[in-house]
Formats: sequence, C-alpha cells, structure tokens
Amino acid sequence: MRETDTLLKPKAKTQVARPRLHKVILVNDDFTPREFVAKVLKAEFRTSEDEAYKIMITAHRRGVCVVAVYARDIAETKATRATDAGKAAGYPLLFTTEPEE
Ligand code: TYC
Repeated sequence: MRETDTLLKPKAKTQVARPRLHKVILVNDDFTPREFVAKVLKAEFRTSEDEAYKIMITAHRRGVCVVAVYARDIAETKATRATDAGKAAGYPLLFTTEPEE
C-alpha cells in the first residue's frame, strides 16, 4: 500500500442530471372549430381520432389540456408548428409548453 492510498476512498458518484420533460398544453378559445383542433392534434401529435376528440373536449370544457410530454426542444417545436397551423387557417388556436415538476 502506497502512502497516498487511503482506506476511506469516497465512492465516486457521477451525478447525471436527467433533462426535464416538457408538457405541451392545448388552450381553449371561442373561435377555432372543434374539428380543426382534432385535425391538428392528429397531424402534429399523432393521436388517434378518439384521443384527439378527448383532448379537444377536455380543453374546451376545462380551459386547457395536456396533450403530451417530450424533451424541451421537441415540445417547443411541436407547440409552435401546431399553433402556426391554426394561424395559417385564420384561427387563434394556441399550444404552449411548460416543464414537468
Ligand atoms: N371552444 C371551441 C369551439 O367551441 C373548440 C376548441 C376546443 C377550441 C379546444 C380550442 O383548444 C381548443 N369551437
């Protein structure tokens, strides 16, 4: 055993921070047609017809609905693309993102 050795070597524990997931949130409005909201959900978030309807009607009734969770850049890209699809059709449809707790 060398002089520099120690019997009390602390275990090297590398801390790797797992990047937080981000929620994509659908926000209700009074103008975008229900069918259009469902169409965007299917196209951008790959939901089924049933899932799209449930998400849309939840946002319609409660004001907001979590659509899905992704890594931050994916969540932001999808929210922007979905919001832009509404804008291109003249609707105020809005998708936002927020980090998961
Ligand atoms: N509230 C809209 C309507 O009655 C439908 C709608 C649902 C719009 C959900 C946006 O996120 C939304 N036509």
